[in-house]
Amino acid sequence: MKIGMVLYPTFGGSGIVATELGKSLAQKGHEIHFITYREPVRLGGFAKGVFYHEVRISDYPLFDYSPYELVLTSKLIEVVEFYNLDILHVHYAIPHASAAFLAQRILKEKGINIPYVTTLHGTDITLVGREKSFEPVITFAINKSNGVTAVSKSLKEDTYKYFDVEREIQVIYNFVDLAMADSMHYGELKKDYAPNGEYIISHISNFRKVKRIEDIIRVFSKLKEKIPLKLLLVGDGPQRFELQQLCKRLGTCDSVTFLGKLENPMTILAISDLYMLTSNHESFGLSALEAMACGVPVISSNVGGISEVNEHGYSGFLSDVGDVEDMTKNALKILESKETLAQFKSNARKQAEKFEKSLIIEQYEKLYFKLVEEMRSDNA
Ligand code: GMT
Repeated sequence: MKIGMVLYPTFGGSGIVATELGKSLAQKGHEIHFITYREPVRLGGFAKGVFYHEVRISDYPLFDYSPYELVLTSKLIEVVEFYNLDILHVHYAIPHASAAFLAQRILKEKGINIPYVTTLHGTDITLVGREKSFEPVITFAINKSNGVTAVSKSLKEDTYKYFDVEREIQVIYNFVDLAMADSMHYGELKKDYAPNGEYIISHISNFRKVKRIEDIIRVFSKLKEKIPLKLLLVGDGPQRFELQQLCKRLGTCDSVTFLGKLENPMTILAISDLYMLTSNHESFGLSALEAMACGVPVISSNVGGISEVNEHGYSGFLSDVGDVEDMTKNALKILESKETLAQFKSNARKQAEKFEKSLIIEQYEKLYFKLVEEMRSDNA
């Protein structure tokens, strides 16, 4: 099958899921056309069946705001026509779903019928999407998609709650590459960050307010009074400066390392003993799943889809948002003895196996075939 994959090429979870999905589908023999404004960070070079089409916007003095959605729409039309694509899969509702809708209608005028699937990832529904000015367009583009998927049951419910959407939404969970997790050989890296055998706690994100990284730093400083520990923070974003200041105030700077953006953060997960994700909203929590795949238990908040990923008392613990005391207590439970930690590590890995890549990819493939077939019979 020839599939157009539309995504944000950055470090965000939606772009990572779309890139890994496309790469895996190409390995299975499909032809994948990534369509976006920059080479996706996780693409990692080219392989058989993988194409990248750049959406380029030229500056024009009349435009205060460049019309990305229209340029993307034109690119979709061009790629569908030239490569004879069978289906478009757009990740993130804004503006990808509406661009796909417009491209579909223009192509129909040219006698080309192509279905599109929209995958909702979270912030497109719970944060950006709830912005009033976007609402009518998102509702429309979701309702008009040939297939709609959400990455958790919680996100599916949120979509029904916040938008006037009645159509079916299929939950297809995000996935993890267990083989990649297994291939992480970290050698001396653990010793570099924890030279005296300290436990390592880690977190990966885009350092936005929604992540509540300050809670992680507070939990860490409480834990540190009892256990030798190091904290590794991967990523960058608007909160970084404030977080560095918080470490200073709490006197933990020498045990906290801000690593910045890393192309393959799994190397850090592989040397971690505990992962923390304390967001005040999270539709899935891909980084927590990647941590679990590396055998790292998770201390998290209990919002959104996180509870579908992290099982309380098994792969880690969940607490109310901002409940630093409870998170600290739970982390201590896991780290109290080597035996308990080993048990949680093994449980975390078993939990991650439920989200193994091949199980999830099959669900997308099945959906593509169904939608292409439906479109063919509608137009027969
Ligand atoms: O978490 C972010 O801020 C990035 C965002 C994105 O759109 O890339 O992540 C969302 O999609 C991920 C992949 O499906 C999910 O794992 C994240 O939970 C979700 N983020 C939120 O809901 C805040």
